[in-house]
Amino acid sequence: MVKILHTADIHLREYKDERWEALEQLVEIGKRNEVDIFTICGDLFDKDVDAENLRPKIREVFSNIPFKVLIIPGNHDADSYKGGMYFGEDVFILTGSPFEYGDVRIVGVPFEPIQGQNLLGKIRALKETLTLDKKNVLLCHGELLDVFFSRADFGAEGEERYMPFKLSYFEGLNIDYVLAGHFHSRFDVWQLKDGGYFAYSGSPVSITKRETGQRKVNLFEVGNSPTEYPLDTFNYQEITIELDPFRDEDVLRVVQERFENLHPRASAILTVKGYVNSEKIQMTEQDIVSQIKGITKGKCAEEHYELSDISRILENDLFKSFTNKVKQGDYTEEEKRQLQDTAIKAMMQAGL
Ligand SMILES: [Mn+2]
Repeated sequence: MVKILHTADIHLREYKDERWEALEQLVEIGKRNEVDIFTICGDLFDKDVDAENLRPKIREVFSNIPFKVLIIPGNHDADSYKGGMYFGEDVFILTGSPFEYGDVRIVGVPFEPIQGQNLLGKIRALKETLTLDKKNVLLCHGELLDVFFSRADFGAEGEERYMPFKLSYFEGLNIDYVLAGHFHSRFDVWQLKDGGYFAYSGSPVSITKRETGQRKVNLFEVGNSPTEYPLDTFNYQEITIELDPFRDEDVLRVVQERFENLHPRASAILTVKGYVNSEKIQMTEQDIVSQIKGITKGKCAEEHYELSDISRILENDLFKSFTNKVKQGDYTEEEKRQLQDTAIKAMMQAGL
């Protein structure tokens, strides 16, 4: 069984930063899981100049490894491999002939600024190469048009389309796996109509704040379906806490619990919203914010405090009689909550 570890964009730019550590972690995972092949499907480097500077160090990471590393150029590092650059004896840049390993054939489709008929023609032309005598794996770097993605899912890339392909481009070619890069957001897999899979691994480390949640790679045995493998790499995590003064809860406890569950390598994007009753909890808005900051210190990339103290409104006779009516009315809990919420907003707007 041939075991493959597949990752999308890492965007390396500095030695020993969190992206570099992610690469080192992937090499360790490859060793531990005894993979045969590690595929990097484009944008290993953030820029060509980064490839130039980091190449000697990359050689170190990829030396004395028990597997082969196959790399294709992406839109960020399309020129990084030109001129026979040497990345190590087990590292192969797949821009030309296929790489054969046992009964598996791996073909790279390096990034090029082409689309539509040109791209389709390029992929259909692989028919000659992708014969049935072996399992065929394609490495690609680009956008899958079948699924709606926001531009942000690919990292901030502007309005341009990058090698936009459809699942149908790969059908009828004896392809068992398309392993793709360029899509940063998350691990995701689609089935090709005539068998075979199309897999994005998502970036193995958060590159921008839009890539939230624990990062993953794809680790699978040829013959089985692509499988996500969670990583302990740096990532951004959104934490939204909605405070409800009608629920009997300890605001600081709620924050504490959410942060105790934060992944150790995660940096939080925290939003605290909703309402508090400062009279009841004996803390002003300012007290609450400063105490929350005490709990979350050093763990946040961004903090947004959108909470409001509504103790004044809660004491208002008009509001009291309104909520009493709601309580007696024939509403579900959810409807009661919504009515109360609407009343609070109305009273805040009216300055009552
Ligand atoms: Mn990228």
